[in-house]
Amino acid sequence: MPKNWKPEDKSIDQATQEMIKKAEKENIETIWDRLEAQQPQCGYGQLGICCKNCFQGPCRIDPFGDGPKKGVCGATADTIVARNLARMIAAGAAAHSDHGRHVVIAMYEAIEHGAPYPIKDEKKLKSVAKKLGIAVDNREIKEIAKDVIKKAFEDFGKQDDSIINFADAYANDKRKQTWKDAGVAPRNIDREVVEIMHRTTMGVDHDTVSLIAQGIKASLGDGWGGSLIATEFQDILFGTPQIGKREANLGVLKEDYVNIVVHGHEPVLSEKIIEAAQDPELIELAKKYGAKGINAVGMCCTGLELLVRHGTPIAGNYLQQELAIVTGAVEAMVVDVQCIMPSLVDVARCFHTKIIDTSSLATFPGATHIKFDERKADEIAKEIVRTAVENFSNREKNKVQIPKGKSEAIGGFSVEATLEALGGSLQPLEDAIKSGTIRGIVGIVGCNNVKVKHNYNHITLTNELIKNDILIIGTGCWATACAEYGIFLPEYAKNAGDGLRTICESLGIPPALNMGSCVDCSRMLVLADLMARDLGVDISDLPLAGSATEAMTEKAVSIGTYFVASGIFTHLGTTPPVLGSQEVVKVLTENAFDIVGGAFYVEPDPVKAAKTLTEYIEKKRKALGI
Ligand code: XCC
Ligand code: SF4
Repeated sequence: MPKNWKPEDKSIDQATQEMIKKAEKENIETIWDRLEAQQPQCGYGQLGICCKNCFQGPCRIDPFGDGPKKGVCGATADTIVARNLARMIAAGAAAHSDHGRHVVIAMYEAIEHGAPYPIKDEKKLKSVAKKLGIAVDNREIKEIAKDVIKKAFEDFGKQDDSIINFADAYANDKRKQTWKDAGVAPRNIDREVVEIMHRTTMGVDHDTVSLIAQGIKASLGDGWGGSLIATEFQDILFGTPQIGKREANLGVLKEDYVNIVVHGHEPVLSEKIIEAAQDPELIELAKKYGAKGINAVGMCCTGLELLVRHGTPIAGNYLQQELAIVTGAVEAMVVDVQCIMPSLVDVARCFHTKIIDTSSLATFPGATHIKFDERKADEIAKEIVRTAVENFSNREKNKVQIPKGKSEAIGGFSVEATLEALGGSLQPLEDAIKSGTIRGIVGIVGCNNVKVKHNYNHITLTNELIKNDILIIGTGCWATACAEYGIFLPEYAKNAGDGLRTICESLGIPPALNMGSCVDCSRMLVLADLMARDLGVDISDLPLAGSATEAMTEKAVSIGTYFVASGIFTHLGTTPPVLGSQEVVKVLTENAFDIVGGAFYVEPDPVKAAKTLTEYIEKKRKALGI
């Protein structure tokens, strides 16, 4: 954080800078101000050597001087760091997987109790069923759906030691054998999370390796379980993403429309809001209040879910949420779960904006509470949209300033859509990789982190890698960053190396592909798995790497861990709180290679990171003899 922090140092994006300036002028506190107020942040916390798992503590280890080297119970820095890390993974895996569960429940409610969620993509349902070994021929859709739901529920509740159904069905045998040999095959999505909480409570597991192994197990239950289930069930219910043009950035808000921003992660409600926003009666009502219509847009991952499936514009990523309200043009920000700043309510108080919380899991003091219920989804969505419309007359015109900045972007690269674009199989891509026209693939995952200049790492790393003929796939706040920057346009391929540019031009695709929200990182796993099968090698043999360049959430820790545990070398552009234990660092960055075939690598400078990732990919090519 530089002294005299200027808007230009806070974000690389002009629309964002413009709104930071507006907030400063109007004395509205934002996340950057609060980071400044927190300085200096606790060094013990940063190193991960503070423990408060029982109230004999809090205990902290002196990393440098002659201070205590053990907590009150005798826990060492290694134990404390490993326990804290495992708990971060547990929280991240829980968030993704609970999201997955909610989608399964929505489908269950639709089938058993008539909740208004018809199955939109029967083809996808059948393909998921087939993978799970469920018969599909001459059977009714409803019956197939029931069996698929049952398999998913089992993964959250079964008590035997076998690997969960979805991981078993989706991962190739080589990978599964690696997990079995390492003792990290997930048995039950919830149980692995619970077991972390058990192991890390006072006086249970104190061994770094076994704590990290349990962390890996829970993360695999996320990537090949909870997140995968979220993606697949959402595709079944709401449609599998198809490639198409979208718009991104704060400029998607419209001055003379009722603006509704749906923000959070679970599309089970936001899908309905988008529908309700098209309701003729509500549009009429909006006109009665003097608006031209209703403009429903997304934010963060729920925004990406809508963007990849329906082409809904996205107003921004994590660091832009407060700024959307600062435009003064948002009638309602409708939030569900995850990555929603509690400060939104305070920012909204400076304007007419209503924050509407909808999840029974997430209540925001000071917000309007309209809680969601699958069975009454349509009525509730309409009520929310009506609340927004009625709020239009409270808008203060003199406070409105919407930045012009918005970009077009191609999105919707589900595995299915990608295969279709390639003519039915991955072969064109694999041929390009074999011949060396494309050197390899890097999967970049989301987040913004206020400690990093907004979107800087995402854009810089992407630019550097495509120059080296590396195709990028990715999700989450990275995807929104690229969309805002124009990277998702086919013509952006002119910035890529000659090889990648030629391939992109011949296929009409951009050099970086938007696969969706964070739970859609599971799509990257499926793609990697498919490629490994085609080439008859393990995922860890592929010229493939991962990166979380602006990582911030516990969910990102879980994603990074399941990437590594899937055999993928994974870069972090921000430092997780683990540096207080050399042993933990060594396991994560070195030993993991021998156990699961992938490992972490931390490098804050995206230019340097691109170099290392490229070298890694070249090393993998050499080993494959291509
Ligand atoms: Fe949250 Fe998903 Fe991270 Fe963005 S990328 S900061 S998790 S919104 Ni998922
Ligand atoms: Fe301290 Fe041990 Fe309790 Fe942690 S578990 S707070 S190290 S006594």
